[in-house]
Amino acid sequence: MSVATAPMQLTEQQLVQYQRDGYVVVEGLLSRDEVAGLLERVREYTHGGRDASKLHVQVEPRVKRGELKVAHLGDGVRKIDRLVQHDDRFRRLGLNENIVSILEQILGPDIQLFRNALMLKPPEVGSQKGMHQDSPYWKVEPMDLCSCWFALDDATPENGCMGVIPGGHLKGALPHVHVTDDFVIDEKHYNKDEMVLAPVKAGGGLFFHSLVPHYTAPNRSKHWRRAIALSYMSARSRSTQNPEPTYMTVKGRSFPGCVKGEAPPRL
Ligand SMILES: O=C(O)CCC(=O)C(=O)O
Repeated sequence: MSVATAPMQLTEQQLVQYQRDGYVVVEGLLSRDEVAGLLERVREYTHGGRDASKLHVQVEPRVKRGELKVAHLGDGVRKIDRLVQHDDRFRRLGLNENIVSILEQILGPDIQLFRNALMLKPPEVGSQKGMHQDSPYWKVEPMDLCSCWFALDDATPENGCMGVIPGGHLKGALPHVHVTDDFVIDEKHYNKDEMVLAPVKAGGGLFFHSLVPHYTAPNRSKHWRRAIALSYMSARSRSTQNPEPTYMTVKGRSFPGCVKGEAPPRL
């Protein structure tokens, strides 16, 4: 007989940490078996067995330009968007009760999915993602979204775990500049020495505010670093995009004049 357990919640202390520092790591959101199932799916999309032709797949820029050779193109994949909309296992992850229960504490009861992107750093190939805030990339107000960066492998300093600047979300949106292959915070506006690494074990997640400056190093190890960024917003948010997109409702109601939500498409 299985015993029903209540969904996970942040402790009072963790919630205070999220509000003060703009991030909190929560381990054990999913079981090992569930993570193994997700990793198998990732492998099918990157290395064959499952149709990825309808997915938006981004390849490492140096691989794309032919500057770096990989044995299989799957070893050069950097990003795959919208798996929560396309894949049943990832759909279950995007609506996972532990993740949603924690999001309710952070965002309130009415939640829409803003974006989801598989973030891959293949061994010795995955490049860095420069220091940036997410909200300046995103056409949503207020700039108060929350991402669960869910680790599919142990994310370590060696393979490119996340680095964050604690409390950086309290400074608002910082000026960003275009550099080769990236859009990053102007270095005058943050202190690199304040960055703290946030390792996460496979099956855990880093919950972080959309204004927290964050960075990931290149993967210099022999191990994959696979993660999925699941970004959510309150249903009271407003879109500044024209035309306005429709988002996936995770929980609760929609509100007039706010972001448009609809039930997840059937799979
Ligand atoms: O996973 C990474 O390497 C970077 C992720 C990131 O910057 C994001 O989700 O905003």
